[in-house]
Amino acid sequence: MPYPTADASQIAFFAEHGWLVVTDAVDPDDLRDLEDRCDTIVEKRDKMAFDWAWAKGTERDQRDFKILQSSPTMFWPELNEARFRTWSVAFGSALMGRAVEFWYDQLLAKPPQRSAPTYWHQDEAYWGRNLDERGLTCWMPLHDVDEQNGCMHFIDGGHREGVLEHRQPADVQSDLLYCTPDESRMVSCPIRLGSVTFHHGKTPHMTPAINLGLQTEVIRRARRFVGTCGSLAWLAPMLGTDTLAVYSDDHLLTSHLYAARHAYGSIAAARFDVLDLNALEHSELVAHAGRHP
Ligand SMILES: O=C(O)CCC(=O)C(=O)O
Repeated sequence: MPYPTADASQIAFFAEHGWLVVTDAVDPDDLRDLEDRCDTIVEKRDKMAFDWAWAKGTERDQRDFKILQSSPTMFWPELNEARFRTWSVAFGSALMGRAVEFWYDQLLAKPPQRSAPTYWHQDEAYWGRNLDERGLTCWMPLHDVDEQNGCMHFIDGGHREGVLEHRQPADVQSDLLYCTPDESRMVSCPIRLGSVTFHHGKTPHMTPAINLGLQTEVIRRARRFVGTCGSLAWLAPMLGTDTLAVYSDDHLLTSHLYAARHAYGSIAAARFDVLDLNALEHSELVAHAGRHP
């Protein structure tokens, strides 16, 4: 059920680790309107967005937008009334153990072929000392995310170690900052559309670049693609590669499968099969994997 109330174990996890994944937090249907507005921003990026990774030596009208940055609510204040917004404020208040208010939203959009990582940083390094121990962020992707397409990474427990020194990358002219935390405690958080992560203002976090160019080329040349129902499995049939997508939890997947099949049908895509792991015994799974053409 979307829009859950934070329970005691989630509150305790957040206090100890400084981050939390909330699965099925928001109803994907409630995100459609937001997605349309974000598409408008991407389309009119020269006027409605900044380039957060604006390279030094590049003129304003030549910006690449490797990390497009904007604020949908600045253009459409009615988003303040959206269910996902009021829910995230209530859930965030429970995690912090004090009432928090919505401050700002931030759209970060990365192009699939040539983007930049959002380097390790702590939000308090941007926010300043007025928000010492007072702020947290709810991060809400508008598509499934994994390590290949920009999912969130955290330094586990890093919120208890103060604000690290932050620097500006030498080749960037926007206000991008980075720090260099101990990556041995890094956790990555692949999540599906509708799930969100929360992080404390002092938790170091990063998202990798989305550089699907190389993966796309490898998949295009492969005889077949076998993978989970993640972003690459949806893409592979459209690259002309027969695909077997395995899954073990069909919650939220039905509409994806319907939309994918519809899209494949309209562009003569390659074969697309799905395999529900829960419906198979182990021996059948081995046999099935061997049988796939
Ligand atoms: O989405 C990203 O690339 C990074 C987001 C981020 O740094 C944040 O939400 O605090």
